[in-house]
Amino acid sequence: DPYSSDPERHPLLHTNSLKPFNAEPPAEILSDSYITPSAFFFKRNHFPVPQVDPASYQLHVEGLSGGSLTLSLEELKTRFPKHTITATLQCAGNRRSEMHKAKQVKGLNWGIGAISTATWSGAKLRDVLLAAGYGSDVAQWARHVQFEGLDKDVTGAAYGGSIPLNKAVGEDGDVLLAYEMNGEALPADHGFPVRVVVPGVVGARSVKWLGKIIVSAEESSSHWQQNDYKGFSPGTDWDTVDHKSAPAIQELPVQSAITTPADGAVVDRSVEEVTVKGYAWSGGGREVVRVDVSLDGGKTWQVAQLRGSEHSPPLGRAWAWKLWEITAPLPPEAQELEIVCKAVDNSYNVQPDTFLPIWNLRGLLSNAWHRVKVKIAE
Ligand code: MTE
Ligand code: MO
Repeated sequence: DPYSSDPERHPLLHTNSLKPFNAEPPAEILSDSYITPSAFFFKRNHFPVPQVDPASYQLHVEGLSGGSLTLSLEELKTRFPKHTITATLQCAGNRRSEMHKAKQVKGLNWGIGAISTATWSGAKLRDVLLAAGYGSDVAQWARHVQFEGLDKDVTGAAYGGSIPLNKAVGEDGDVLLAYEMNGEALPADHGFPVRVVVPGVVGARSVKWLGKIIVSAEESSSHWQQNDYKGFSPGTDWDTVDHKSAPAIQELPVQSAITTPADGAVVDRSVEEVTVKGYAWSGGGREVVRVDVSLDGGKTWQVAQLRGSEHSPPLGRAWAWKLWEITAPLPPEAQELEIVCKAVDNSYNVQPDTFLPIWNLRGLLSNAWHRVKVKIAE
C-alpha cells in the first residue's frame, strides 16, 4: 500500500477521500480562530505523501543562464532572509457540493471547508530566483515559473503547476518557498520540508514537497495546469470540452460562507436573536471590504462586522481572509430563516446569487451566495 506511510490525521476532520487523503475541518472550527491550527487546515493530496529526508533534501532551480542552482534545506534557510506572511489557501473545488446539488459535476465533494489560513515563513521565491541568475535578459523570454513536487503518480509523473513570471518575481507578489507553517516546520501533509505558497492564487499552484523550480517560456505541461483547474461555460460538457480553449485558473474570485449556524440547526424563539459567523476572502490580494447577511433569503440585508489582521494590509496584498460575525433579532413572525451571506472586495466584485449561471463541469470556482436554513422552535 503506497499510502501506508501517510501521516496521522486529526479524527475530527471530515474526510472526502482516504487514499489519496483529502479532508476539511468542521465548518464551525474554521471561524473559531483567525489562524487555522495546522491539524485542522484542509488537506488536499493527489498522491501518497512523499517521505523526504530533510538532511539530503535538494531544491533544484533550472532554466536560467549560468546553469542550475541546487539548494539544501539549510542553504534555503540561511542564505536568504526569512519572510513571514499570513495567507489563506483555497482549493478551486471549495463548495463544489453546492454546485453539484444545482447540477451534477465531477470532483471531490468539498463542503465550505476547502479553505484555511496560516502564517507561512520561508525564503522569497524572488530572492532565490535572483540568486539563481534571474535578470533583465531572462525577462525578455521567460513568462512562467513552474514547480514540481516530489510526489508522483503511478507512471512517475510529478504533481506540478506554474504561475506567471510577474507574480513570481514581483516585489509585491510575496510568493514564498515556505519551510514553516504557523511557526513550526511544515507538517508532512502540507509539504515538508518545503512548499510554495502563492498568496492570492488558487491552492493548486502552491506546490507541496517542492523538488524543482523551472523558469520557462511555457506554462507547466502538467495535467493540473493544462487539463484541470480551468473554468468553462455552463454550456460546455464532457463531450464538447476543449481544455486548450480556457486559461488556467490563477487568481480566485471573491468568496464567503456561513460557518455557524449549520444548515438545519434549530434556534429557540426565547433566545430572541441569532448570531451568524463566517469567512470571506478574495483572490489576487483584493481585500474584502464588506459582508452582507440576510435572514430572509436575500430580501433584506444587514452588514456584518469584519475581523481581519490588526493592521490593514497594503493595497493589493490582502492575502488573508476576514472572519465576520453578526447578531440580529429574530424576525417576529418567521418560523424558519434562510440565512444568506455575500462578500464584496475592494474592486467591488460581488458573488453571484445562484449556481446554475456559473456551473462548470468540474465544479470549480463555486462562489454563489451561501445559504443555510434554520428552524425557529417556539
Ligand atoms: N502539491 C503537491 N506536490 N501535490 C498535491 O497533490 N495539491 C494542490 C496543492 N499543492 C498538491 C500540491 C492543491 S489542489 C491544493 S488545493 C493545495 O496544495 C492544498 O494544500 P494543503 O493540503 O496544504 O491545504
Ligand atoms: Mo485544490
